[in-house]
Amino acid sequence: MPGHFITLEGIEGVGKTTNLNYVRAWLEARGHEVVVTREPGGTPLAEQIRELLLTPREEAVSDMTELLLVFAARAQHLHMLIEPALARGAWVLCDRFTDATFAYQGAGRERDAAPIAVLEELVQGLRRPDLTLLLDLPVEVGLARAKARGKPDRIEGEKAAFFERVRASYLARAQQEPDRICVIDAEPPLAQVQKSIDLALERLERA
Ligand code: T5A
Repeated sequence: MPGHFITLEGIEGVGKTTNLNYVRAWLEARGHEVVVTREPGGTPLAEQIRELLLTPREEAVSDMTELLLVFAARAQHLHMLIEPALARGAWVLCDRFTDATFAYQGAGRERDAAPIAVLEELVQGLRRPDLTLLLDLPVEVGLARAKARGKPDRIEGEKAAFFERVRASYLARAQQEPDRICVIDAEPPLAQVQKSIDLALERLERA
């Protein structure tokens, strides 16, 4: 039986990495093989592209360069890791995926979504996540949590208005695809956030 593809999304500091580990433990306790990965990244080459994307630099990075690097990393990640894992029946948990591209390279950068949709089709074919957990927080709360962790990367250095557009884009996508994207209020204490995650996972397991 083919595996399941679960992604975690949200603005910086919403708790994706923290809750990814929770989801992994939840699935492993039920006997599933779980592959945990992230975007951009997930293979040695894709991790190098991540470095290119996120390292602050003097040279301005054009929006198109940024978009193509994101999809170059994704093509490698899908080919080398995600598709083989799903084919052998593993559950793949990915910290961010293409919803992030629509949110950051589209809405955040105030760019048309049409070229992103073209690249999505080209690189992914029909592959889409089976479930996306969208952790949602007010921007100032997320950025404060992320800031407490250390020096910002190139994208974290953007202004609050950028992340407001990113958040709004995520929420709009969730409204368009309510069966796939489950919005989780990430503001309460972790135990409460994880109860909402349990419900979403139970629904997917039953499906
Ligand atoms: N990007 C990515 C694009 O532009 N386009 C794309 O297509 C893709 C895929 C890297 C960057 O790449 C961009 C977006 C990003 O800017 P990333 O590595 O996922 O993406 O970077 P971040 O979003 O910055 O990830 P973070 O590690 O900052 O945030 P997380 O993982 O959401 O948050 P986490 O788990 O590290 O938690 C942050 C802090 O909050 C605490 C945690 O303990 C931690 O200290 N916390 C809570 N505190 C109180 N209550 C709760 N409920 C809490 N949950 C977590």
